[in-house]
Amino acid sequence: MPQVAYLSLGSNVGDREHYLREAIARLAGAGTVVAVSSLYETEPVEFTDQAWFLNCAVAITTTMAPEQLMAAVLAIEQEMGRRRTLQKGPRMIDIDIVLFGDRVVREPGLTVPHPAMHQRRFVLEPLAEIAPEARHPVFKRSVLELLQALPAGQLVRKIRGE
Ligand code: PH2
Ligand code: MG
Ligand code: MG
Repeated sequence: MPQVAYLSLGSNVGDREHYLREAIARLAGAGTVVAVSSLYETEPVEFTDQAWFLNCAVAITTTMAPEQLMAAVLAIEQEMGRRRTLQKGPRMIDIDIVLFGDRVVREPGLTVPHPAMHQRRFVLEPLAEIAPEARHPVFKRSVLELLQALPAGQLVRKIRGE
């Protein structure tokens, strides 16, 4: 049975929009892209001494297992030329699995739901645009509820609708 997975995409180096669009096109090899949010200009969080990001959320349906989807996502990042340097630092493309149906995965290379999703406005705001009712299987809260529970701060601006 195909599952719906929600991904968070981000870029803060070079032609950010081009990299997001390229990644979305390549995700068609991992499943069917069923929704893409607007693009959002977002203030960097956690590692704050870096350029602002462009972030968006994507929904895909896939018959892959979470581990297979993770491998596909890492391959896309690599094929697009991402080289991992600084953790949480500047990147041309980052593709994170945020939710995978109601699956809970805790493995060395993969944690689903994404362990920081509920703290990140740059994840929740785009995701709430395409899937406000999607549920966090551990916290038992919808994406919209998680977004509304965020403390103020973390600037996020929608720049363009799809
Ligand atoms: N990604 C990070 C760390 N900080 N900040 C924003 N605004 N957007 C991101 O995608 C982002 C971040 C680590 O992956
Ligand atoms: Mg990330
Ligand atoms: Mg990542």
